[in-house]
Amino acid sequence: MTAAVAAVDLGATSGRVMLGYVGHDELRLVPVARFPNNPVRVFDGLHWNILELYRNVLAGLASAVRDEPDIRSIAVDSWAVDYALMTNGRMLGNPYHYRDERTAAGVDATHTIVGPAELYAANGLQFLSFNTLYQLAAEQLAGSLDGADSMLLVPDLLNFWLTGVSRAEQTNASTTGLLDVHTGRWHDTLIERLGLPRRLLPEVIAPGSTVGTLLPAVAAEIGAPASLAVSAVGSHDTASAVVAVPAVGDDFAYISSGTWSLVGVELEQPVVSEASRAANFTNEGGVDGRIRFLQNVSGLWLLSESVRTWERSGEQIDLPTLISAARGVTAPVAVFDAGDPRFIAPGDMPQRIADWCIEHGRPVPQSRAEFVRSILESLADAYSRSIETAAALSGKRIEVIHIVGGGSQNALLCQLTADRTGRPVLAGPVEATAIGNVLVQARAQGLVSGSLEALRAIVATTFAPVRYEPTGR
Ligand code: LFR
Repeated sequence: MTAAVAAVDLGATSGRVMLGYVGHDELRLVPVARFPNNPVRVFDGLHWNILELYRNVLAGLASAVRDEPDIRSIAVDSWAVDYALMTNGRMLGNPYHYRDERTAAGVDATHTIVGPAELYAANGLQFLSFNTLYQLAAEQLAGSLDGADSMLLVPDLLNFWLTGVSRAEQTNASTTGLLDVHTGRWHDTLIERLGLPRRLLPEVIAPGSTVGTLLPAVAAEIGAPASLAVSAVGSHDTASAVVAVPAVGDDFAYISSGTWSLVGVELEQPVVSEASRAANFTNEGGVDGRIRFLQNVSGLWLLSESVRTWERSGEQIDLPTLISAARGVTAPVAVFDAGDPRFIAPGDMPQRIADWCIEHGRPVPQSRAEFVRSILESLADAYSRSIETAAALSGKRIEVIHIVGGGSQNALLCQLTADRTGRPVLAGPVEATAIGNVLVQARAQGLVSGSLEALRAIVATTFAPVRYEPTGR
């Protein structure tokens, strides 16, 4: 029997609502709505326009219900780490964007109390200045936690608005830095030592469980029955993307390549050795209790922010044309450190890349095509280093690399990755995150069954990946 679920997938640059049809021999995604996600800078910093996003989600869900009145459930995923502070169900302010610069003070305040090594042993997370615990520390310094009775990560916030139920989905909660890497529960001792109010943190729930049913007003607005379930899935977009890696067998690494690139392997147990801390590898929570042992190594943000910079003069840039020009670049271009923190904030990207090259005595790209080539070579280089490190730290064999997400459509990036890693790259599906969201809901509704391997086998047969062989150049 085939039935449909609705997936809401919010990325850093756009959001989408998809219908997912799932049955014994069927996995089909039908896009219903797509809308931009444009952050807004105001006096106190850079924010997500969360109400606009939610309005678009509701409109998308209404279309989904119109197209398919018998949907079985709804689930939401989004980027990680960002949250709203709440009191009595009221949002206290618009969530900050993780690229907002306010977190530096929070990093220092946190590390003064609990040093990086001790922190890593507790939460297993790669150091990223925007991890939720540093953001909360910055809020604490500003006194803004005092009036809050809870903190909801973005998908949890949307789930709350849809159902009135306040929960913390586990995979996304693992990106806060406040979960115990070994138990997947809130790390009460760590939270207490950091002086963060424990009351802020809702009950943790696992992907596959039910958050609740629609509030009557929401049901009326989207034209669905109030008995419709909102499910928890891997609400961290990367967790959902990893579910939908079309891997056959065990010996694979994945790259979820979009605004960010998340490069790593799936493990049963975390690796919190000193070597993995020094290499800045993260142990994020995956669906079915798996560990996403990976590294966040920047991503196509380097390219999109460069394009935005060039377009500031009023010129329109055609990205496919620019990428094919980059393919034709024959002069050696600089490979820069794509993970340098200077590239995180919004602003003039080509200038920052040029500054990096000058500081490191590398040739500065001259044309836009050279900049693009340099960015893609640098990403592929970073991918290759992260994959070797993941293999060395985890002891896992890696025979093949799956690239999923937007980057899987960039043939030059896929080929460069195959060349630099010396391994075949299997590219696609581009909508891995929405597919992972759909499959975990569908399994919770009994439309499919089995382990993650069984779900991946369905993806492999319905979304056959494109293969890139290393050319040995
Ligand atoms: C990818 C992602 C990454 C996370 C970054 C910030 O969309 O969720 O996994 O490190 O965004 O939240």
